[in-house]
Amino acid sequence: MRKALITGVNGQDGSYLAQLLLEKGYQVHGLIRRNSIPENQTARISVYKEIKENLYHADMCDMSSLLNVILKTQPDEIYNLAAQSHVGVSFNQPTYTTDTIVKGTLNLLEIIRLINKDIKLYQASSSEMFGNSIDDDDFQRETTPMVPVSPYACAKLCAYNLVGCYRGSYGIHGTNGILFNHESPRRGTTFVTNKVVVGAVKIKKGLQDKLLLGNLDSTRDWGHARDYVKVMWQLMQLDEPGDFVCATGRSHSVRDLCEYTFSQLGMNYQDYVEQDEKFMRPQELHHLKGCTDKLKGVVDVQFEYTFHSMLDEMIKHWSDKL
Ligand code: NAP
Ligand code: F7E
Repeated sequence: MRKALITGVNGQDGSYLAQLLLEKGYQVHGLIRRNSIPENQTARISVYKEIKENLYHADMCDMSSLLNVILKTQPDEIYNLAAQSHVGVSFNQPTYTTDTIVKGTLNLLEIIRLINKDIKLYQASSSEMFGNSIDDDDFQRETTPMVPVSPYACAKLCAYNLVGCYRGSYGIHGTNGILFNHESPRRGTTFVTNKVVVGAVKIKKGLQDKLLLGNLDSTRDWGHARDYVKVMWQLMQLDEPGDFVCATGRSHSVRDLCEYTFSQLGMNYQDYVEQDEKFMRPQELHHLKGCTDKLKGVVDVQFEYTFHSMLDEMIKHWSDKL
C-alpha cells in the first residue's frame, strides 16, 4: 500500500486530494494545525473516517514537528499544500506568509535530503508567480518570466526555485505544479468566487443587502479543485519530475463572475455590488490565462467542470446550505 502525506490536508485542495488518494487505495496521512476549536482543524475532512487516526499536529514553520511526522509515517509521496494562501492577507502578514511557504518548503526539502531522497515531493506552486508578465499570445506558460507582485507570490517563487535547486543539486523528485486559480464549494469564503456566490445567495434570501468587493476588472483562469488534484497525483506518477502549468486556458473577469452568479439567481449584480477600497490590493495582478501544452504532453488532462458548471455547483451548495 502506497503512503502519502498531505500538508494542508484540511484545506480546499488537501481535502479533495485526500479523497482521491483514499479512492486509489493509498494510506493517507495528514498534517493539521492546532486550533482552539478542534472541529475547525478537520472541518473539510471529518467525513473521511479512514484518515482520522492518521492526522498529526505540526506546523510548516516548525521543522522538528515535520521531521517527527515524516519519520513516523515514512511516506512515499509528500504533497506540500500547506500555506497562508490568501494573496490579500499576505500584504498584512508578509513575514508569516513567507515563513509558511519558504521556510516550510525548505524544511521539507532538507528532511527529504537528509533522511530519504526517494520520497517524492509535490509543491503547490502558483500562477501568482508570473505577476503581470504575459506572453504575446495573452497566455502564461512555464517559460513566461516570473515577476511576482505580492508577498505571497514572492514566497511561492522562492519555494518554486528551492524545489528546482534541490532537484538539480541532490536528484530529489520534486515537482512544481504551477496551478492557476481553482475553486469549489469548499473554497474559503474570503476568496472572490465563494465570496460572490455566498453574498449573492444571502442577498437572494434576504440575509444581506449588498456585496462589497475590490477590483472587478481583473481576470482569472478559474478551474475546479476536484479536477486539479487529479493532475497533482498524475504529475507525481511521472518518472521525471518537472515544472508544469495547470489551467483551463479560459479567462473571465470578476465582473463576469458577478454577472453570471447574480443572473443565475434572477438578479442584476449592478443593483447590489459596490466597490470598497478595503478590498483593493496595494498592487494588482491583472490578467491570468494558462497554456497547458507542456502538461498535455505528459499526462492525459480530462477536466470534468467548466467555469459555469463549477459556479452552478457552488450556487446550489450555498442555496441548499444557507
Ligand atoms: P487553503 O484552503 O488555504 O488551505 C491551506 C492549508 O494550509 C490549510 O489546511 C491550512 O490549515 C494549512 N496551513 C496554513 N498555514 C499552515 C502552517 N503554518 N502549518 C501547517 N499548515 C498550515 O488553500 P488551497 O486553496 O487548498 O491551496 C492549497 C495550496 O495550493 C496552497 O499552498 C496554495 O497557496 C496553493 N495554490 C492554490 C491555488 C488555488 O487557486 N486554490 C492556486 C495555486 C496554488 P487550516 O486548515 O488550519 O487553515
Ligand atoms: O482574488 C479580485 C482580486 O483572492 C481573485 C489564491 O488561491 O489564486 C488565488 O489568489 C481576484 C483578484 O484569488 C475581491 O483582487 C475583487 O484580482 O479569489 P482571489 P487570487 O488573489 O487570484 C492563486 C492562483 C493562488 O495561488 C492563491 O493562493 O479577485 N477581487 N474583489 C477580490 N478578491 C478577494 N479575495 N476579495 C474581494 O472582495
